[in-house]
Amino acid sequence: GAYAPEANANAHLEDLTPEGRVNDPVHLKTEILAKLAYSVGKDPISANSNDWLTATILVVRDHIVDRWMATTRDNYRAEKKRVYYLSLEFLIGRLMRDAMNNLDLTSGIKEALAELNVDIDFIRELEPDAALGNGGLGRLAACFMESMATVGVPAYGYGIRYDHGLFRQAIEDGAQMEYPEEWLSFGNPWEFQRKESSYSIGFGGTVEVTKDWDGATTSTWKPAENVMAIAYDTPVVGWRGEKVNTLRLWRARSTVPIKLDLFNSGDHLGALSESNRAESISRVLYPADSSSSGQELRLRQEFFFTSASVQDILRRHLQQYNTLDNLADKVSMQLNDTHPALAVAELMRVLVDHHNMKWDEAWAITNGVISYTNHTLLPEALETWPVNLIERMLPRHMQIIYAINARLLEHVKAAGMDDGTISAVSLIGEQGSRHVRMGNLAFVGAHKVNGVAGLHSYLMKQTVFKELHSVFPDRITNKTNGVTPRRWLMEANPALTALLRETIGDGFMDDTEKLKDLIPFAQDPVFRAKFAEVKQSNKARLAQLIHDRVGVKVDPTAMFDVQVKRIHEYKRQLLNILETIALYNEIRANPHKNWVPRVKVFAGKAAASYWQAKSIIHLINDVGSVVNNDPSVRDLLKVVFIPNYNVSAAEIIMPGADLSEQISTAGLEASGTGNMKFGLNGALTIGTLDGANVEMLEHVGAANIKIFGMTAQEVEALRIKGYSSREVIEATPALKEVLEGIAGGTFSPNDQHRYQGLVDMMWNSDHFLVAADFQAYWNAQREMDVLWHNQDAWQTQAILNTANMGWFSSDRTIREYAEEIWNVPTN
Ligand code: B1N
Repeated sequence: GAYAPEANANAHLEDLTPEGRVNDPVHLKTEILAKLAYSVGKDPISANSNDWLTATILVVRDHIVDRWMATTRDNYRAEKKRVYYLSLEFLIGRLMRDAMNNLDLTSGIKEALAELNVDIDFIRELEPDAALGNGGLGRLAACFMESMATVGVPAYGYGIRYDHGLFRQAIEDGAQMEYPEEWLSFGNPWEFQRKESSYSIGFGGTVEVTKDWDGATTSTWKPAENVMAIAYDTPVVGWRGEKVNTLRLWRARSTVPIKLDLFNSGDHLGALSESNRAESISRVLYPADSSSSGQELRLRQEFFFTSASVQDILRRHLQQYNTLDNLADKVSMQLNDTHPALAVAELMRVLVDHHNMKWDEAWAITNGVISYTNHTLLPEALETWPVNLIERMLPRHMQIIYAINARLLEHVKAAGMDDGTISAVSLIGEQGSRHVRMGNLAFVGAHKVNGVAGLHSYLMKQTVFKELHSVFPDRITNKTNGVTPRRWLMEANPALTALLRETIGDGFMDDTEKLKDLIPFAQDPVFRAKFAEVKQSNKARLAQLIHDRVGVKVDPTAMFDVQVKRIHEYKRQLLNILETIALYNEIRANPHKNWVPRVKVFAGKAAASYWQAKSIIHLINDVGSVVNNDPSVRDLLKVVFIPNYNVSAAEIIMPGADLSEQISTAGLEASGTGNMKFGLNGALTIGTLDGANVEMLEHVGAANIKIFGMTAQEVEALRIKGYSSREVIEATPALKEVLEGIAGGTFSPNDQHRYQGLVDMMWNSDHFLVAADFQAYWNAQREMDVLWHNQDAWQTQAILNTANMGWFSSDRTIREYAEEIWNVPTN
């Protein structure tokens, strides 16, 4: 097709050079004042901080837009393959510093604002933290977006523009409270609404079958309900600002006009009920991390954004190529977990029902386009949906899923597989009431399926996907996660970045593996002192945050021992707080020992309905109240829980940590990515052989990481043998004393029974093997105490962590996806 509307529409911009759009404070000041006047509508005299923030963001955005159009135009002209990252979550955080850093505008804007008497650091912190995600999975999607722009992969992120992101957490009387998050309340200057890019998304209804002249049948879905998906685009700029990609988020809008007859007759709610039902789809992010909610609204969200994205992708492709035959050559769709797994059925439906493709041809294209990332093996997170729900909500998709399944089972039978294998690979589970297994659907529909760390990918083959792996032995591949070094090193830790630049030059900023040049400096006392000084300044910043948020004064020279992540039993915050209590007991029993002063820092949100996790938060806070006010421990131990952990808090916490806690039950944390952020910023890790910790051990070396506890194999063996936490507790006096203290109300004097559930769980089930790893964890912590006393040795190890973490850049991860899954070139 010669029709090229995207290029023609932009023809007048061909000669628009970014002249003047440079890091020049004089220019930038003029631009900011112009935005303030003509876009915000304010006089500098009366502008408030928020007005200045909006004006500044609009200026930065202009600088991005020039390059955005250039990137889009270039991708179109060169007929580049596009990658589509479908994700129900993008945990992006604030964007202003990231954009300024990648465009090299930071110093110019800072100066320009200073001339206008505006403090850049003050307004920067007014930007809302976009929390359209729960935890690691959503943050990974955000790091990937930045890395895809950096390495030059033409990419679009597709997701939902939630009115409300992850809830705001407050701690009241030690307990978590949830409040709605309001990131859009002052508008969002980053986004462009695209009214013209809107699609109708169907739900319910029936399937009509018509016979063609030759006897062939065509199925047509007649939905009973339609909801509009409206696009909102945010540009994502890569490092050095060369490439800009698009994050396209969908908002749900009603297609049904308000029923004025009902309105006039006084039924105001009835008049709006259909539009409320439609628009509730993009109202709020589900707050459960690593678990499946199973609610109908969640399935509506999944289909809503998947269908809108598939329609948009095909529209763009057809507009450029006028055929779908080359779809798999020009399009890759990466499914971020099973949340968009309906893409398999939706793409098949559109190809077969709308474009009259033969099934096998459509299947080859679908399989060539789609790939799937699995992020967890936890059974409670593996999505399944009742067959009767899908039949009712998506009748045509259910037929297609059955048709895919029929061919799959035929293939498996023909290959001579046994009945066990056949029922395990089936897309339909029969235990209890019949349900669709979304993991199997995604696996079968994809040409590649990847895990997120070496151990996790290995375990996928051994457990959840064992049988599918035997049928498709080349499909599973590993892509170990990474984090973007722009946000997590350069922006979060400017002091360390400056020290690195003066020590090893700027090479690491374009290739983080060059951080290895730092290795010889680990032995240099002068460098060590500078490195320690940087850490000290970052700890002062963290101490300030703790004081502001929790009201506790901590000694900035104490060891900052940090566990920040979602609160989940498998992550074992409970192990950490039990060890903390044991340490408290020991300090009181032997007050004159050479104790290392420690600050135990916790942060993270619990799903609102997850009582054990909320109970753990409460316990941490209760322990803090007792310990922090007990003069007998002097200032040797403090316990703080920082409320409302989010990306912006992480940017202060990670650089300020001495010790990083990565202590999940082995085999259960798919990768972890916080572990990488800490290591990059020079924290030592205390952790189990789980997720990406295994690879961190390989990269930093056994001498520079503290590994303890059972391995995944030992965990499995113990579970098979039969585990009695009671026996372990009886044989571990310090742990027993801790549990008795908690049960006796030491930390909840006015509510003796508050932790009965938690303590009973420890004695009677302890599914996550907290007791089994307790002694090993205690011992490892005491070894860290010894190391702390030798500050030269500690700093050497910390430097070697920073030096050897370069491989964990998400640029490396994305290059691997590009080469081995998407088949797209990178720069
Ligand atoms: O994905 C991260 C990993 O680093 C973590 O180890 C892993 O726990 C995390 C359902 C999830 N797995 N599964 C989820 C999130 C929300 C939801 O509704 C599951 N998150 C992870 C990145 O690979």
